[in-house]
Amino acid sequence: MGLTEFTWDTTPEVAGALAEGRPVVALESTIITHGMPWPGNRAMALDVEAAIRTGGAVPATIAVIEGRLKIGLDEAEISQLAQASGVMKLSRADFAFALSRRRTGATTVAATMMAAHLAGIRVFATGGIGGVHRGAEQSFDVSADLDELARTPVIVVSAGAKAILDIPKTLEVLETRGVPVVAYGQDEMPAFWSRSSGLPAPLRLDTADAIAEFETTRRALGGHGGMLIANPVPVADEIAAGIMGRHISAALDRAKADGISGKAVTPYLLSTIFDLTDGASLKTNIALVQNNARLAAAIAVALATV
Ligand code: PSU
Ligand code: MN
Repeated sequence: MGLTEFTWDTTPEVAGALAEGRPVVALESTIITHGMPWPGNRAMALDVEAAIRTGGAVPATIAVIEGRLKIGLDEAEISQLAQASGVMKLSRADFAFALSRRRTGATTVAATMMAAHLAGIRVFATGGIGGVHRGAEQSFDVSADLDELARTPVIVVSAGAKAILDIPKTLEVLETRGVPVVAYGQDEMPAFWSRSSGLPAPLRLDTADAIAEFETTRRALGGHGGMLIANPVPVADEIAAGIMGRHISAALDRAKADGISGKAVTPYLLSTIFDLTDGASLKTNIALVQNNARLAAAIAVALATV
């Protein structure tokens, strides 16, 4: 394979939108394979795509299937991926490994940003980014999502960093790496399942148009990477930070007792918290991804018109 021959597959819907410069929103697949249990994961993936279409943009769920990069999956492919076992969790370090070994892999925030940028997609919706894990001063566990945000020019719409992380340290790293963190519609940084983290957000904007203008200005300035939008979960779906705090501590204790490390940490914590909350955390997780998809579609629409 020559170096210039790298290609990927798109669905006709995504190919048409990209060719005509219509708004497209990228979606990751690790949230489907490693972040949520079957069959809720399949419903989430399809509902989120529908929300993006309702918002006037085209969804492109990204994954590697048997060594082919897919920018956009059809319904059958989403269903298959949602039930598959042995799927790799791909970040920058192993994205090309999966391609070269013809493996099937789900893309994390980092790998999805890489793929979106390759395809010319400027906006990406997810749940929560990876960041600096609690105890990182010992474990050195810092998600590659943060470095990717520093280098790759894609807007990532999230509900903040996952609350299982050390949010103050995550914000410090993002600031150091020059990544703008913009809370949407409030002064406070949200905390994934909860609207409040107790920390002020570095920046605040209140409309999709203002986010698009900010992005356009950053591009004009040049030499920039991504930006993180932190969109609070809707009031009706949130789980209060105090309640979540207790479940997170319990999940972290179990992870420690079970000796969980590396890529397994985040999926382990999410599924333990699902059990501890009797499924309530999953309901909130799905609601916040939907909410992020709606905002991402509005930003993509605004960017296509500025
Ligand atoms: N958002 C969710 N659920 C998830 C993730 C995001 O609501 O499971 C995934 C993303 O793919 C993110 C990854 O990149 O968790 C972070 O993994 P790690 O902490 O190992 O870098
Ligand atoms: Mn990690």
